Amino acid sequence: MANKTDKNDYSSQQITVLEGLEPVRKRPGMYIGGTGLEGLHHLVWEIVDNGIDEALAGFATEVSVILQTDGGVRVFDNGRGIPTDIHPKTGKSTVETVLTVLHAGGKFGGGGYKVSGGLHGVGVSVVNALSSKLIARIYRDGKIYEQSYAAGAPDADLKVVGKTEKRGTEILFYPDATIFKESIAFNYDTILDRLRHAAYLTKGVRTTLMDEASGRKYSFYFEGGIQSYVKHLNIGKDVIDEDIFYVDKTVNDVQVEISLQYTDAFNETIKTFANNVLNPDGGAHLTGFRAALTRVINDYARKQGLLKEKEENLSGEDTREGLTAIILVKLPDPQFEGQTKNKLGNPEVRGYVETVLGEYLNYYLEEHPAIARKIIGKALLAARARKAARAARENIIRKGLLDGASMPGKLADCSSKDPKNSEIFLVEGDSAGGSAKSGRDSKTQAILPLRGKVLNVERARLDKMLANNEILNLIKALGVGIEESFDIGGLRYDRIIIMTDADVDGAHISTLLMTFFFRFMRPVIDGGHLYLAKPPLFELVKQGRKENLYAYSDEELKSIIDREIDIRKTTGKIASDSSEERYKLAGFTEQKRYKGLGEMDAEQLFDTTMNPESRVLIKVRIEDAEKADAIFNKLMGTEVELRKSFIQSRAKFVKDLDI
Ligand code: 0RA
Repeated sequence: MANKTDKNDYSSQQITVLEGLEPVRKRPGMYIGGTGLEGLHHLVWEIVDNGIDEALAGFATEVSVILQTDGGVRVFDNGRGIPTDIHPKTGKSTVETVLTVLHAGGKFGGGGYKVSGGLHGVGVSVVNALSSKLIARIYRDGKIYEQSYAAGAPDADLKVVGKTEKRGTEILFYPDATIFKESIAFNYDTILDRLRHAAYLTKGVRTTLMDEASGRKYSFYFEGGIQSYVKHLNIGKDVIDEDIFYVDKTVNDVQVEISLQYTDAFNETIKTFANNVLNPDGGAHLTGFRAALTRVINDYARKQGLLKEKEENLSGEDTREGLTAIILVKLPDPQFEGQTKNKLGNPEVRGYVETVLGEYLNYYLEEHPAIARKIIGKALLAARARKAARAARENIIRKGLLDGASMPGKLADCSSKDPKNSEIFLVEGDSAGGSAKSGRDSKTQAILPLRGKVLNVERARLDKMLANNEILNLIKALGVGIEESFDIGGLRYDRIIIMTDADVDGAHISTLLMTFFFRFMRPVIDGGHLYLAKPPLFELVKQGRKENLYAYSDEELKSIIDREIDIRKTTGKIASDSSEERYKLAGFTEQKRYKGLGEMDAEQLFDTTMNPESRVLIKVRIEDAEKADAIFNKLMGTEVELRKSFIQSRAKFVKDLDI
């Protein structure tokens, strides 16, 4: 704000205020990252985070979001309510100031610090600037105050519109379609995820989402906070003990909250947050956490004689195998580092986290000797397995088993040596592999038949995996190496296409292969190289017609038959809707359901499933690593029932498969 502005001069004041938001409308990307879907949702996060701040400061217990049928988003929190008095610097109500002055959104003078927003807290005024219409309603001191805005400019002053017993802030906004040109439709699941997160990270707050159009409503409340979060992340995994470690301590104004639990999985899941913002690249808190964990576990193992004098220390990696942990720090002045600002700087935080975890994890182990023994047993096993894996890898490299020079015998390679024009089909079974080999376009299409069920890599360590011929053949054919020697640059095919039967077994094999890529070759999926072939489910035979018709789903089968019935203009009443009568009515002589790829001859297989001109491919994407992780745990973990029900529900084909 310009200091010289006369507080009493309404018009000059207004101009200043308008100037305040002009840059936001000119360059929205600078404030919300972009004007696509992510930027659009940023508007919701901004308001929700303000409500969560009120909860963190101890004033609110509830934050709710309503997606209205008219396209508006209504966010309510039962916090203090934005102050309605005249703001000394602007001469306007604080409500109007917060909503029209850039960076005035902080709790000025309140003594508290803005927590949940952290990096992203650009201020409520940004939401106002990017909304065609916004209505602020404040419930405070027994009164309801209201003010409306258009494109960030107030329609009139804040005024009292009624009485109330309630307290809080309600913001209803309509994103500006001239700014969010791509779309102004919000995604229910994206918002739900965010609200679930917020509830986990803020003990005692209830978050609610309601979608008026569909009537869906969901509410989150986790008494255990991040302890509940750890429990949620470990659903479907075998935990080494039900008990979940938890500590909440404040050191020099920095609150450190840690929760952890071990599972018998091989991977680690550690999520770090500063002021409720996820730090995907970790930072000072993660470094402190790791240091303390390694030290405490080694010290305890030595003291208990579980680690002999001449044995070397457990490595950090060994102590983290199967670990699920949430680390949440809250601090007055978070500094973020790195290109994407995804990493917490603040060097002092490292020591605070190390001290807190060091002290309390040590207590915990002393008090829970049975759990401690299991944790150390697991780490010792990890250390041994790591050594075995290294030996296996060295052995394989020494024997040249992964060298590009020697391609597996079962691979029918394509003649093109340019990866851009090459694709490889991973085919279930030798017989379908045979058909694929004779039907393919040998210039650009390579075939690798895989026998039976590929090893379940989710439950196998690298040493076992490398002893599996199917996996070795696959690694060799792709040309990318594995683990430390992995290099996506060596990929010999632009498209890797998994081709399995359209039945439950086929779905299982696809899943095993996808798990392999997910766990060991993630860049292949990230680079968009992994696909699922989609063979037809039905063939429809017509007398006198050379080419038969194929249907790739039950819906398509129905629509083809409906269409044929229509074309034939059958006037007679359809007495029955049995599928047998219907396909005959449509003029087909035979309807055949394919159970496996092997039922098609080479030409049919090419025409229906492999021909780039006519086939349907499903690109495998990782939309959300956390969800993918959970799904793989369900699918590949030891919880057989979870796995069965999931595979069966997905065995029917879906258009876009997100793993
Ligand atoms: C400025 C000062 C105070 C609270 C708020 C703003 C505030 C903003 C938002 C936005 C959404 N919900 C909100 N709740 C509060 C401090 C209030 C006081 O000291 O009474």
